[in-house]
Amino acid sequence: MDAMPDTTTKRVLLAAPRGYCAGVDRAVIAVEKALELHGAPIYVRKEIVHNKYVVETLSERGAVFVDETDEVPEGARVVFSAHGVSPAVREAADQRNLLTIDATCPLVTKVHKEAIRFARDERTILLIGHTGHEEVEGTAGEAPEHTIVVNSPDDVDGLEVSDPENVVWLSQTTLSVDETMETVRRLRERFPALQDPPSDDICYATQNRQVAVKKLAPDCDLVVVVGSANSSNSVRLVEVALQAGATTAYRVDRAAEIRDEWFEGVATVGVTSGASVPEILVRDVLDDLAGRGFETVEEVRTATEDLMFSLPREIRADLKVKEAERAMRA
Ligand code: 0CN
Ligand code: SF4
Repeated sequence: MDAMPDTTTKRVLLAAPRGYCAGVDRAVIAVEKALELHGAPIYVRKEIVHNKYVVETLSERGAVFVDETDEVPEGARVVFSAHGVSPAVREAADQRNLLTIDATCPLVTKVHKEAIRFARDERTILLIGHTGHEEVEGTAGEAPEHTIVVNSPDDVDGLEVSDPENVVWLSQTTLSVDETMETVRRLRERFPALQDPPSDDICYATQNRQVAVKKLAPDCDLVVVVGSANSSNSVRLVEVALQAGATTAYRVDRAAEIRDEWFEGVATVGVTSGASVPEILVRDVLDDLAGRGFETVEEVRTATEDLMFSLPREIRADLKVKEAERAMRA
């Protein structure tokens, strides 16, 4: 007779891909380079990415995070976050003669361009996303007269659209793929003429992290997602893990938030992290788990990522100038 599988062996299933995406990497480096090139303070409108540790670390190095550009001294340098800004924010920055560095992720900019094009064609844009999230404010701000934000599938029934024959949907980049597809299904039921965006708005990183956590979740008694509370893509990973069959799933900003009571009867723990989460925070979580007897770590990889974006053009230009000055001195 075959031996029964040993369900009491403690192990960790570590999702891959997890953590930093290309847009976050670029945005964080943009602030670091701005500090190196120009010295502190460098102002940043909103959190550069939605991660407490990243914001705290950059603050210690001289970044000053503000809510709006009117808090930035006239003529100073300000970085726009990875989540993008509306044209109104750009105008407000121009009014104060601010030197702007645009760290908007190129995949967010792509959605802005779609919004601009559809508004020009006089279509109504049903923007699936969360009201109040910076990315949604930025995208909707490209065409406020033409955009209606749809927060969830349940929002669909209450929508009022002036020309139901001329509607298109777009979305925030960091949503749950499954929930968004459900929203689209409900939208199409109500508006059969609904047009699709030219390509996926939910970005590759969001999708890949959801696919990886879905793969390991059914085997997990507990899934720990590292990420901050305001990080849409991180919070979605908890929901996706639960929907995919994890017995329990929790989000933590850092290892110290892990609670003893989560581990009763737990043999397999899944670990993943959002697109704005530095790997060091995941390492700390793995150390904590090892201390609880979860020393065996198996990686569950569902994709390999090698996308990289070039730095914002303002930073590239400043780096070139610095390089030329150095060459002159040599
Ligand atoms: O956590 P993030 O900074 O942002 P959201 O998931 O809340 O959108 O991750 C980077 C995403 C972008 C843009
Ligand atoms: Fe860009 Fe996606 Fe990363 Fe957001 S999560 S910064 S859209 S790559």
